[in-house]
Amino acid sequence: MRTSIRAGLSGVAAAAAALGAAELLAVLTGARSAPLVAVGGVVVDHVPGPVKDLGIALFGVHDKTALLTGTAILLGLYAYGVGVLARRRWPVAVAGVALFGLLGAAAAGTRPGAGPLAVLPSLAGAALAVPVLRHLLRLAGAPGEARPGRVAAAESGPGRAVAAASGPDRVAAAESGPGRAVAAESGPDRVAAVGSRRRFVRDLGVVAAVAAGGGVAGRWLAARGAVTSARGAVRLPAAAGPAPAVPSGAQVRGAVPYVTPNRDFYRIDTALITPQVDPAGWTLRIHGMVRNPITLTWAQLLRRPMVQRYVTLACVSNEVGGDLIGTALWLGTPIRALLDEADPLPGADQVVQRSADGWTCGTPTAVLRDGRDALLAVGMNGEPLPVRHGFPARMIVPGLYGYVSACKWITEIELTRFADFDAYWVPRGWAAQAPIKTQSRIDTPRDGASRRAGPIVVAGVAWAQHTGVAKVEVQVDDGPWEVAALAPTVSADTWRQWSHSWTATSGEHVLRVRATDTDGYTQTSQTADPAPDGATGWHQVTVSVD
Ligand SMILES: Nc1nc2c(c(=O)[nH]1)N[C@H]1C(S)=C(S)[C@@H](COP(=O)(O)O)O[C@H]1N2
Ligand SMILES: [Mo]
Repeated sequence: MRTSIRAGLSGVAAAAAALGAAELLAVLTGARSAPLVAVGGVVVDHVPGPVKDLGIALFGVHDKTALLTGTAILLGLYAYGVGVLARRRWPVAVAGVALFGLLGAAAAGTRPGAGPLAVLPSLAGAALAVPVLRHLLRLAGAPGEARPGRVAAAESGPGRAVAAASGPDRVAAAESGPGRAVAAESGPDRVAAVGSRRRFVRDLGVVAAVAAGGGVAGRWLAARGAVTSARGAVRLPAAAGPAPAVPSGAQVRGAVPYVTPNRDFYRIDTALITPQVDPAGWTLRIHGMVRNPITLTWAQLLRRPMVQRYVTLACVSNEVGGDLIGTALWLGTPIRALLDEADPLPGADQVVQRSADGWTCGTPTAVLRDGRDALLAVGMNGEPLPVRHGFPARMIVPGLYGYVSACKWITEIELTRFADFDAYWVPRGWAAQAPIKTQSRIDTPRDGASRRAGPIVVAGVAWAQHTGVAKVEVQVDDGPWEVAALAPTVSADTWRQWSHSWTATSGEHVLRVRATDTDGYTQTSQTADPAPDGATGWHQVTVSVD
């Protein structure tokens, strides 16, 4: 193995040790203070909209894993470079490690809700990386090992490391440059060098194992500190009335389940680590432009009147034909009554909701008071909200896209004006007002499917939340639009399934669908991207029939 490769691997191992140590420390300082997660969070908040849309398009619900993996790969390359550099320019390499630590610390320290200790994991990780790197480099036959005093200095913190890198040692360290490595490989020290290479491989393995162990232990301890058991202990109150019945026939064969099971419900949010909000310490503050500010505890919330409603939630990022939509039975207390108690001041046209991780959305006050079933929800399909869907409490507002209405892990409701505050997605190019657009989707046959000629069931879902679907039509190739059979549904706030029988003839065919809502609006054929306020166009699939 070439010395430079060994040096590069030393850099990667040192970075791994730093991350492992940081993960362990983050058990104490909060999962979001771990450097990968913190830096990833900054990236999520600052990448330009189109890049993020691409991420969602490419990786869908795995966009977070993709981001963390990408960040780790970039860090690995950086660390490899630092390792190689460290052979010749040890002080510059130390500065490189320090820079990494400071970046992590800056990211962790500036995340919403970060305490002063949030900078610790990154700083401690970087401080550990320096002696680890130095040790491995020495075994790798690279220079820079002759000055133990500097190791001690570097160990005591990245501030010091920076000082060391730029201080008077610089010249001396630089002098001990590449010549040393060459000497070790070709000189009389060869036997010793082979021994040190063996030790290098061994210590590299030890560092990697300890780093991985630290990371795994950190994650395991963090999981133990999670709210899983608090959630398990929650006993949801009974709703005032029985759950509305799902009419028989609401489920059409070939379409997705009418009620989406929790485990299949799409998940979209900016949280790299799901916020772990213990109901025991949770409060919801309703404040801002109100005559009567309110703070609710979990116990107080559960004593409020509860209702159960089926509501279809949709994401504005859903492409035509996409699956970022689902229907659940939500248990919650009507938000309208809470707002009435808080008594908004005239002019407070926006209800800003803030989550435990600092995300915000803004809903028109008028929408929350117009009589629709807007809920402060605590239950989803008969269970406490799953953690990824907002445990312990979230908002559900029929008829509005999630990004302007459905705050998960909610901790704050502030009455304000649209003119005075832009919620999270608004400065990122998305509309401040975003009612869900009337849409329809073909679930069967799938795009690209092959079928035998003869009768074929075409089926899917259509939605126009809070307005209601009045008609669904199907078109084969450029034939006439044919009216599909509409299944019964729970309410205008839920989607509606449809089916249509088509006698397929051999050849390639394009099937299209369009819905008309009870306002008489028929979906436009005009295609629009999800940004800024929801995609439009007709969903179509191509089927080959033989
Ligand atoms: N705290 C928080 N709440 C959030 C979001 C978020 O990023 N953070 N995303 C919103 C968006 S864009 C949508 S579409 C819905 C999705 O809810 P779900 O993940 O339960 O399906 O949550 C909304 N609530
Ligand atoms: Mo969304």
